[in-house]
Amino acid sequence: MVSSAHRLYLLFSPALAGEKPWRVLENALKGGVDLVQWRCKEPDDGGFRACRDVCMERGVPILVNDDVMLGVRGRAHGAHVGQDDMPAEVARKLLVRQWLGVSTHSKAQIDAAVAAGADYVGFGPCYPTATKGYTEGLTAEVIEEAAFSSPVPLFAIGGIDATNLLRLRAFGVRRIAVSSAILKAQDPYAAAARLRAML
Ligand code: 3NM
Repeated sequence: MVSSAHRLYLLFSPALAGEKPWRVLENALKGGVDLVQWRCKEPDDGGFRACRDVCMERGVPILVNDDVMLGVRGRAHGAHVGQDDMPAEVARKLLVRQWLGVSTHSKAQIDAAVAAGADYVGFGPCYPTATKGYTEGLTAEVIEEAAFSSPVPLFAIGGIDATNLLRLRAFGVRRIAVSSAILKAQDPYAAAARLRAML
């Protein structure tokens, strides 16, 4: 179950992590990342298994983005789907004892994800982010309402880093999902540790 121990979710795309992605991942986990999403647009089962092994060695759950079947056959802790991926209801049936996460962008989408059986939701974009091509973030009111009313754990996402996390904390955000703030940091260990401490 996604618990209060899960607060710093790393979206791990090896291609975004420079020349030594596995070292970046290990340092991020040492720094305090407590949940990992395998996020690779090209099929790469070998990469996924390597990522899973690193995570499992440290007891950190791993979920597969988008490719629900890889999550099932690869014995991940679960899978994550977006609004344009496999419908959450279908993913829920495939992930029998595994976690289901759903990307959401409005309160109505949170309600639909929960009705479909999501164990947690991602909610954003909180800030503009080049990682996903969002040029604007959601308003403070929208983020605050979602953070306070979501019946399942909510991970705020989108352009979050140590410079803007405190503002989100004031809106009730207790969990975040990040990519570039850790993968592109000069010191991924320090970046993860700083974010974790702020949560
Ligand atoms: N989903 P970064 S924002 C993958 O709003 C993703 O649903 C988003 O990466 C959403 O931490 C986003 O580098 C990008 O901004 C997250």
